[in-house]
Amino acid sequence: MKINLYKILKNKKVLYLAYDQGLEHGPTDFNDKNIDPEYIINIAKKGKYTGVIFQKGIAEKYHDKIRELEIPLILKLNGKTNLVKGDPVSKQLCTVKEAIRLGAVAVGYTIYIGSKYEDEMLQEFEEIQRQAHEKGLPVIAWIYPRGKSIKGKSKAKLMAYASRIGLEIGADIIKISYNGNLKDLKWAVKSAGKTKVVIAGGIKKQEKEFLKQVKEIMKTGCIGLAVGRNVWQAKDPLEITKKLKEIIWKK
Ligand code: FBP
Repeated sequence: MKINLYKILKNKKVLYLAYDQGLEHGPTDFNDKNIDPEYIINIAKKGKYTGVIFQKGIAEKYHDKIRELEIPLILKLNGKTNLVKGDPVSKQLCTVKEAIRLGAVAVGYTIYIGSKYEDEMLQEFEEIQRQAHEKGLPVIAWIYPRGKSIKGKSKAKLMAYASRIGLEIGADIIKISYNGNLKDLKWAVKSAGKTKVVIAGGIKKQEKEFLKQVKEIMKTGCIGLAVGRNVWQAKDPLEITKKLKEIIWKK
């Protein structure tokens, strides 16, 4: 089965707008504007994002708008709150079938490697990956080292391990967090082989610092970003979008 990756790529690069923080962190990340999913949908449309990432609830409630604006929808299939302490586990909340019904062109799933529950997430991912690939849908794996067992371990090694796991489990794209070291990220990208690598935005930074980091990231073979807070918490999200696109699609 051919995987329709082209639907979420533009000239082999990507810029995805992530908006699943309402579940992961609660509305503490939001203000009066960006608490409204329509605000995000408009940024995705006007900024011509190569994909917007929602959980099932937003995809259902704002379905008409997402469809009408023809925004490539990446549906996040698992999630968790930040209320439970200890090793994290993120379980499936939506099926591949439902994602397709909602018009998703790709699905996403988070795996916390190092957590004592990683086997449960790896197992769920396997099923999702198989079902999505049967329908030609690409699968994006958020792979984050977390939990007690990773304490004291090298961030560089964990980043490369996360990347390699993405390749081994059949992710088409992996989303990882950058440790801030160019050489380490290059090795992580190499470790991912034919699996493509995108970087998460993280908490809101000064624009200058963030753009500098993105410039660095794009030198390593990464294909782009899946960013949330650094865009929709910005004063002018479309202005920073423009700058990000200039860096990502620079000739
Ligand atoms: P940001 O660019 O806002 O960091 O979004 C990326 C992301 O992976 C989201 O998809 C997710 O909600 C969030 O980060 C998870 O953050 P964390 O688990 O680090 O608190």
